[in-house]
Amino acid sequence: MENQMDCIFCQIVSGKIPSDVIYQDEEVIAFRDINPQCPVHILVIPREHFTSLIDITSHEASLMGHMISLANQLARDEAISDSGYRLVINCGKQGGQLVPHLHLHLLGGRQLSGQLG
Ligand code: DGP
Repeated sequence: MENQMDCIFCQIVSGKIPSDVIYQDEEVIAFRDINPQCPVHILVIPREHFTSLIDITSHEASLMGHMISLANQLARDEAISDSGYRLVINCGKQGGQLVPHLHLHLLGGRQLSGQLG
């Protein structure tokens, strides 16, 4: 899938929209959320445009594994791996997804509620 001109996160990938990037490689980019819900709130996204989680198949198993292992490494780097953290992927309108480019939230640095919805 081609990157999309009107997608905010594709524009972050291309550098057209500035962001606080903390990691990038040929597959993914990680940056701080513009509206942090926790002391640590980082988004991990694929460079390639996938509109949401529903577009992910077994072909993307390696990409998804990479995103999760990167989030774990960032949790260690941000010193929240021992205290605990949460990884979230919102999917679609009722799933709470606002930006239609697949992204993984890394949240931590405070006590999170046990509620999931
Ligand atoms: P979601 O509800 O899962 O689609 O979360 C989208 C997140 O993206 C939300 O926490 C705010 C963040 N966000 C939206 N626009 C920007 C932006 O331009 N820059 C950054 N860094 N984050 C953004």
